[in-house]
Amino acid sequence: MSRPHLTHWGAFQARSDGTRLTDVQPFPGDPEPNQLIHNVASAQHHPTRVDRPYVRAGWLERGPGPAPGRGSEPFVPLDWAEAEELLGAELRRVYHDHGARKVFGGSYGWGSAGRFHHAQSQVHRFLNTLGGYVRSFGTYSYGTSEALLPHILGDAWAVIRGSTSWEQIERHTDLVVAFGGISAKNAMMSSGGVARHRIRGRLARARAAGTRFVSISPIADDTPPEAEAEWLAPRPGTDAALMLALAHVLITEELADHTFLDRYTVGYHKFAADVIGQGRTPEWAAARTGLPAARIRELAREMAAGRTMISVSWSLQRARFGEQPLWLGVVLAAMLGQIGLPGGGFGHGYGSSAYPGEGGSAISLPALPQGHNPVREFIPVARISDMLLNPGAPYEFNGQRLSYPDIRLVYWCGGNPFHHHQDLARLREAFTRPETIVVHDPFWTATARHADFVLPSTMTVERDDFGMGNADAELWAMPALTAPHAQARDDYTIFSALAARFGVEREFTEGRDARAWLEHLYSTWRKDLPDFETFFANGVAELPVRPADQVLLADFRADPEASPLPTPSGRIEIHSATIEGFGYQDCPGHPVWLDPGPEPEDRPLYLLANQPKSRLHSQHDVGAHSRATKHRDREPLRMHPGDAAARGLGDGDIVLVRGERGACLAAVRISDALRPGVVQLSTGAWYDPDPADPAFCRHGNPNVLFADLPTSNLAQGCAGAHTRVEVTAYDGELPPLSVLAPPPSQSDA
Ligand SMILES: Nc1nc2c(c(=O)[nH]1)N[C@H]1C(S)=C(S)[C@@H](COP(=O)(O)OP(=O)(O)OC[C@H]3O[C@@H](n4cnc5c(=O)[nH]c(N)nc54)[C@H](O)[C@@H]3O)O[C@H]1N2
Ligand SMILES: Nc1nc2c(c(=O)[nH]1)N[C@H]1C(S)=C(S)[C@@H](COP(=O)(O)OP(=O)(O)OC[C@H]3O[C@@H](n4cnc5c(=O)[nH]c(N)nc54)[C@H](O)[C@@H]3O)O[C@H]1N2
Ligand SMILES: [Mo]
Repeated sequence: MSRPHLTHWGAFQARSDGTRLTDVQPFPGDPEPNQLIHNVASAQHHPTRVDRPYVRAGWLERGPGPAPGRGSEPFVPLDWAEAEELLGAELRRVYHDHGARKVFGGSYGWGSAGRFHHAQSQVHRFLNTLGGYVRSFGTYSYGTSEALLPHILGDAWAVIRGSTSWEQIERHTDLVVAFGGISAKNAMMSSGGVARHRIRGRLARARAAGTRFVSISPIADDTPPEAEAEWLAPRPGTDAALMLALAHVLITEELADHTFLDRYTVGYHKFAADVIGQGRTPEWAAARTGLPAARIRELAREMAAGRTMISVSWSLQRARFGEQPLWLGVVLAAMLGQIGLPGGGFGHGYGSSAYPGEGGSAISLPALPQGHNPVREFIPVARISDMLLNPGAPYEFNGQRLSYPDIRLVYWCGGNPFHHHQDLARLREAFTRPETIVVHDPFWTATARHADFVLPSTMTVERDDFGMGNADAELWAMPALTAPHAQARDDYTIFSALAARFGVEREFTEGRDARAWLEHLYSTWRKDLPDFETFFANGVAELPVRPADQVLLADFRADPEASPLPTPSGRIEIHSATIEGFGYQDCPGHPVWLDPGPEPEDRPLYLLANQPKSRLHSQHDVGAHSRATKHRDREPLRMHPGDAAARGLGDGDIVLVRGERGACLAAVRISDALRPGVVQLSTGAWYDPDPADPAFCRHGNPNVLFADLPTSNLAQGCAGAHTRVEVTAYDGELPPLSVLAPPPSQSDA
């Protein structure tokens, strides 16, 4: 019998022989099915699944402590009872001797779809039961928005979740100016799941209704053909210059809407005086962006001539000084006076994920109660290496002077920092510092390989759960389709046993097993749905729909006194006295152009490390669909024919990519979809460090290339969108990858 399943990248149906998935088919209701579903079955029993618990040999011999051998020492297999006893004792030691303020449980990462087995919820509830943990604030996705938007528009999530709907755009918008494009591959994803992919249809319908699209991105296919977009390809990191020039034209040609600016914003005059005073003309911007001044000038006029949506992708804020283009997107929309009008104004994240602009469900799903965390300390999520390397060191964050906690134990469940963080050699150094590192993952990820305890979790197809993404209005049953791989266990089961060793089993489990929790969460949530067994047998439960017709900030526009924004002034802050008061050079009181510094002459190319088309982050990189995109086992690097010719490179050549920090191998793919001078190496190839040099990845993980720099002191956000590199032919012998097999282990002693 074929049964349904939900992942972050799509819903599918599959049969199973009890161990393996067979006949995987996209959910028939999905208008734009996604090939990524084929990574699941092919990854499930890959040799890199963790088959049983392991402990690092050096930890077993010498006990907890800083360990330069993490990531290179062999592992010792354990059975579950041994693992529980060793780790249970270690958790008791750390909480008893050091306390919860020495435990880092931020554990950032996407884990899997499914509400109950949501890895973050599990690990946070578990650590709270033990006494708490140091957490992390914000995301790698839009962490800079999460710090900045509250100052200028109010809550970031309200802005993203409340994006003006695609239906409003189709009906009302003349022009969408999409900074960072509207990516069809990225809109394939939604955290928590997505049943219906719709972006291409949305774009096609808006286009048919007369909406014009301008895609401002160094890559042509960042906006799919359905939009028939005009392609303007600036140099990466120069959008702020372009936006300031657009503002310059709106000011000098008297196209700014002063009625709107007076009523709904503060600080416009300071900003405008600066734009004029600094001479931010289209000619000035042309020199930075590489776009023609005449086209910039004309674009500003077109924006003022009709209903215009300014769309800023999340990628723009994931860069050094990423606050500036984000803020300027809001300022431009305010200058056009269309914020709060149907189809006009500002949008953040169209095409960055499936749900911005979609309706979804009117109610949220039940969640596993998290308990209470008494620990106040936190870090901005992307400061992980800084924290581990510099305990006690002071730093700035969003107007606060903080200092890094002194972490003895790191617990990671459902994330892969050796995928998501920048400067992996530095992260590897940081990972030598704690006394103990624990990782749960289904796979031997690079993070698992750098841990002391590695505990094998199940994949979603191996356990019962239910789930729903933000773009949908139906709850999906996610019945186990197969038995667990080898000795893998659910995170919940693992935590329950560890809680018992800690003497807090009752607090953690409340006497329920996983199935009982599912029933409990479901049945205490809504009374108007079929009972749990019926729902699970049906496979789906329809939920109240949140209509897809919202207009961002319509209430505020209708009455700014009755519905002020949750900003200090209650209005849109074009100039923020609060931010000015922080005194940050790298994020002043209103948005400006911050010079990126001198051209690195030995690294003339821009490298875009964007989201991978063939997988979600690092997940299932060993899956068939992801592997099929590789060439000679290396991650593809797209390059313009002119740049390739200048370097004597051809399609399929293996190249050495040299960055600000490290280097990696990759396989050239020639493509004229790139702006000349820009190459693209997506994230997600499993980090495969040369044994002699952790800054050299043999596989093609771009995060070895980046320096570990924040966006600014304001957000301390991830700045991994782009960096500078040189690419040359690789003449050495091609080293085999080590990440396609499990790490070395010592047989049972
Ligand atoms: N240079 C650069 N770096 C980037 C980005 C970029 O644009 N450029 N993008 C950033 C962004 S936006 C993000 S969100 C991050 C993503 O970073 P992560 O979210 O850390 O990446 P994933 O590969 O999704 O890691 C999730 C891990 O959870 C595991 N997992 C899945 N299900 C379960 C489960 O049930 N239990 C347990 N214990 N584990 C499970 C998976 O096997 C995987 O190893 O990367 C960031 N890094
Ligand atoms: N297939 C797939 N989809 C995904 C994910 C995945 O791993 N795989 N991850 C999901 C997650 S967690 C997130 S947060 C979102 C991220 O969504 P985004 O942050 O929007 O995605 P990116 O792919 O990093 O960037 C989109 C495009 O922005 C362009 N860009 C980069 N820098 C600049 C710049 O300086 N200026 C301009 N104008 N354009 C620039 C790049 O060409 C890039 O292709 O994607 C989600 N969707
Ligand atoms: Mo993300």
